[in-house]
Amino acid sequence: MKRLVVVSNRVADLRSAQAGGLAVGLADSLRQRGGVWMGWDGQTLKYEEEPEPRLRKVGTVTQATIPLTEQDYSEYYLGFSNSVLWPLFHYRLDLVEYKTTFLDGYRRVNAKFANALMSVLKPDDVIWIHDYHLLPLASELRQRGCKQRIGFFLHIPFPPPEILAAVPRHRWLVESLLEFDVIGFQTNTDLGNLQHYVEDHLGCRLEPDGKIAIGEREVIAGCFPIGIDVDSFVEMAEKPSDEVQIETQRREILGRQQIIGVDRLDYTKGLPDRLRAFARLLELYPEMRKSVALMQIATPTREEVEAYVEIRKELEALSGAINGRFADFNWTPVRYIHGTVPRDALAALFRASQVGFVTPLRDGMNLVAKEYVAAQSMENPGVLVLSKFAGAAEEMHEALIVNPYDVDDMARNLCRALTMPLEERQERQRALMQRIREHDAAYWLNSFMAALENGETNRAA
Ligand code: ADQ
Repeated sequence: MKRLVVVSNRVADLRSAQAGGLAVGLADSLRQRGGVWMGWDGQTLKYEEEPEPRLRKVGTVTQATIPLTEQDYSEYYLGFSNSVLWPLFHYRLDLVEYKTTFLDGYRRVNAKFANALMSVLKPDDVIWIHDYHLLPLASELRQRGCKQRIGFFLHIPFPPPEILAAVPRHRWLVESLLEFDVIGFQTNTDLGNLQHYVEDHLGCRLEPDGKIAIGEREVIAGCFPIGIDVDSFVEMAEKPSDEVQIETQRREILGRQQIIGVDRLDYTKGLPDRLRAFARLLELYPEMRKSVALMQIATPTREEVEAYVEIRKELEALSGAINGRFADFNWTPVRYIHGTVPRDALAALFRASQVGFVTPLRDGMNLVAKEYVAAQSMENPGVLVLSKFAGAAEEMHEALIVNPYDVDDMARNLCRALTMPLEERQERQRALMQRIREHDAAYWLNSFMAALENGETNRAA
């Protein structure tokens, strides 16, 4: 078996029990085959000459990391990656902030990654590169003579050509992308968007098996929906801590239901309209007052980017306003937690919540939707209310699918979820559980690796 080299912006902590399905799945595969995980070490240093990658062995896996400069961090990470590509790939042209230096920084850091990687590669390696920070990395590697097979997986959506065309140098970006041997997307919608772009803008031909013909080469572009390690999540959900148990029993005694939302605090996750939808539920159905509460857990991220400061302020104001309007001396309608909760506590909280409320305005997949389903008990399952614009909605048809821009639609579906008969909840749960088991973390990893190593095209989802 060939050695696997994984590259992503940051290297996951391979020893951390907190790491999510993706990191754990990749780390397991790396451990089994032996491999390298390369990325930025999270530090910003001053240097003139590029430092050699720092190598650290963790079992059979070598972590290879490089530092960036302040300028790299600001232009490549905060700039092109998170102020241009992130909003634009999530269809938010209004939030794009572009400067020419951002693109320079993006290219410079991809070149640094390529230099560092060339120094650790062996001829027989297979390389798997992750996400929007590193779209031109295969092209940089090819320019340095790299002949190994290189795959790419995009964790976020791929926008339609009309939106993509708003990125400066979009043609260069897609041409660079086509230097990969395999390009993986979360959904068929994303795959279709790339196919339209390459046919319309680059004059490429699509083969009947879905491969993209470009000159003499053929590139595999496929749909590989990411999944979770279902059993490990089930196990965590079944062992609630004393704190979660006490809190759940208190709610049961009071006859109160809980709606839960868990997200990174990001403007793509639809949080303000989610809170408004909850307020609308209390308005439309006054009988729900005092019998239901919303727990929203939001982990802060990218706080140096202005749009993230704004969303935080908006949410704090909104949750305060809803509580100000509806709260009673013994009932707080919204519990807004600005922070991160350990994974085992999260699993138990999902199980103790009657509704999982997942309403991104646009999302590559959304693993929270799958985790919520995995955490439910078959005897008394909760209901998933899911945005039609989450990649997960392409598979999870048995959730209550909502329009995250339509506050009334969300409120009505919340009411339907909270009053759904047991039999219907069980039927939906059974079907959803089957889906998340079918497309779990192992399936994602194995199907992508099969395409990368054997050239098998994937027709999933
Ligand atoms: P994210 O945008 O980070 O990932 P998501 O898929 O929901 O979104 O994954 C988040 C992970 O972090 C989940 O495992 C979740 O449990 C955890 N998490 C989120 N908020 C948390 C909190 N407050 N406390 C504790 N844990 C929290 C990107 C794309 C997604 C895609 C994934 C994987 O944006 O669309 O599904 O990559 O490909």
